[in-house]
Amino acid sequence: MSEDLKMKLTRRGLLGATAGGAALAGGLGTRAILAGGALGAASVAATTAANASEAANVAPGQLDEYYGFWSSGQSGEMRILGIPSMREFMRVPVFNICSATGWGITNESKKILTEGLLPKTKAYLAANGLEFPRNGDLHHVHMSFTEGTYDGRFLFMNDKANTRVARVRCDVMKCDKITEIPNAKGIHGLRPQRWPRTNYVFCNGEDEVPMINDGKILDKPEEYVNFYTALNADDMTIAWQVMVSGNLDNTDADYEGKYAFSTCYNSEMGMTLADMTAADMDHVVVYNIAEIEKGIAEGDFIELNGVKVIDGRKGKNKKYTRYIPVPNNPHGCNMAPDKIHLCIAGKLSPTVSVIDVRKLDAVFADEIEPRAAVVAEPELGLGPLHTCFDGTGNAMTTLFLDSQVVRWNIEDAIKAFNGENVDPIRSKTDVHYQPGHNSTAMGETLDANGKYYLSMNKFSKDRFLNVGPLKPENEQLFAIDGDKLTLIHDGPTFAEPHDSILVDPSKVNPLSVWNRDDRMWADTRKQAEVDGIDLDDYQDTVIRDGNKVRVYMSSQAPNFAIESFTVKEGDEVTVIVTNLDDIDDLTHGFTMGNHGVAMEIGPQATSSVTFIAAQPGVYWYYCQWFCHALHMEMRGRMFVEPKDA
Ligand code: RUQ
Ligand code: CUA
Ligand code: CA
Repeated sequence: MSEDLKMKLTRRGLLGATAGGAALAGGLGTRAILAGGALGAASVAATTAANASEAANVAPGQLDEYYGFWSSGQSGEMRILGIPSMREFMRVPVFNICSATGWGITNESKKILTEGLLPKTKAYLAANGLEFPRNGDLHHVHMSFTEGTYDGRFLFMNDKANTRVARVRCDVMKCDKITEIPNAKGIHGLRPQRWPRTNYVFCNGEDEVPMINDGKILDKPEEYVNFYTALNADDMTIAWQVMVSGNLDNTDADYEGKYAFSTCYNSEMGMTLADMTAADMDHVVVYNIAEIEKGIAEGDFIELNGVKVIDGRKGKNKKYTRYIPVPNNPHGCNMAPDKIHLCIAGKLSPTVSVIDVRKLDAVFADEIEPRAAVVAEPELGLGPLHTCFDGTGNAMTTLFLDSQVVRWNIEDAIKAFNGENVDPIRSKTDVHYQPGHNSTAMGETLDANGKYYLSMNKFSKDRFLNVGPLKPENEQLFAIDGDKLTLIHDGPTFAEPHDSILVDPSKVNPLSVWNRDDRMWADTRKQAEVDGIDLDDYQDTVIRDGNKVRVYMSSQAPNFAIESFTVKEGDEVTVIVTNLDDIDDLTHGFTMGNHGVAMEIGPQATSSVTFIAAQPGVYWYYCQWFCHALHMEMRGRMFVEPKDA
């Protein structure tokens, strides 16, 4: 094969429509396509990054128009970017361990990482020398709502790997709560209630397990169930769960507070790929929130691991749930800001099913069949995964297999469904390559607008200099101009952002300096009171309490209040640092050499870390956040004496 041909074979033309038929027929098309199996089309797309316009160029010193809150998939953190520059501002550790901030190392973060774990998990981890799971798989980040738009209080996110949900405080952009969800397995889809405010965070359990998963039932899929969970957003406790038939993939909620929805790709309850793709139709589960709350209040639940569980399985209690048939293996579940239309992406089907949520009352009243709530099902292209909206009555759906975004009109799709001769498709635009999620500015709120379109692409292939077998993903930002999308940014990103929201800065007002009475270090403050230390004042005191040593030191650039302290080998040492600097962007750090210990201490913050003093000797500690011209000199010594000296 000539070099030129080889080059062409890796390009998007060959990833396109030609292989789609195989994908639809077999359900295994993605593999075939990605393996380069389809060699039909020879065209190399004209689209290149070279036509990126000035539009994404935010001049040095200028601020972006929108915040982007990003998931990071298996990296386990949340990220904050600027739109349209796509500059990455911050990584907020959540389910991962972070060397820069000390997340997973400090006492404050360990408390958050451990307190919401189930007793069974804690016991398992402890038996294996762990305090909390080391990894996380963060797919979906969504902000709390008040009356259908973001309110800037919290961001919620899932961990598919360890069945957890976390909350990030928007005032300081730090995680403050992590809850492990009982009964369910593999929290995937997650969405906050939109109306009247986010009282609940809805969470899909993706993986089927026996109702009581204690080893007595193993390979008996007919006895497996799935759980839909409503978390109380204000305290991150479990409000209730609904047991459902089939598995759960993505979820969304309406704009009235009446219904929530989940897609299900495994209505078959299959355990193999062939089984899971066997049926022509899967379904969307509709949850009737008021009926579920009533059922809970009236005691119509079973208690499973301390959670009130409503039985919403197919054919059980039809007042709680309804199952709307949609073509096979649907994925995305996106509520349009017109408050009416819910868009279900077909994945293996080239269609998007549009559900009119106004018809759901009639479905629950048995006046119409569930399927009658589907008011359009336009055929859009191959591998539709997610849909977003720009407030113009149009929708934009990612086509994974076609490597395109299709822009289409919802009303025209309804007309076509009713037999009128109209084409709902407005435009198709190439992306590079294999898009999953997409987003628009404020697109999942009543303030949706049509300025930017973001495509989160799973593959970058030949788009960047080769960095080895593991390639970055690729994200592309487009300016929306009517039905035309113009590429304005094309850039790599590390594993594996799934989803993002683009938020108007008027909704988000983080602090620049911590409040001294923040609850993050409330436990440390209590201990300091017992020790007679004023945490708000200059501190340079070492307290010995048996083999426990507490070192209270304030920091002020470029000094630690304590330049040396002495402990004994094997002592349990807690170092408490309070950053007395009261200025923007003056963060100190504390790293204890050769002890695996490091942390960030933001302006006016207190952080603490506990470790066991190593073998006798001299150990240096230092500030690891560059804070001053004499930052290198901001260090001190820990003397470790032999145990019985
Ligand atoms: S999913 S690429 Cu985990 Cu949001 Cu659809
Ligand atoms: Cu303090 Cu560097
Ligand atoms: Ca299926």
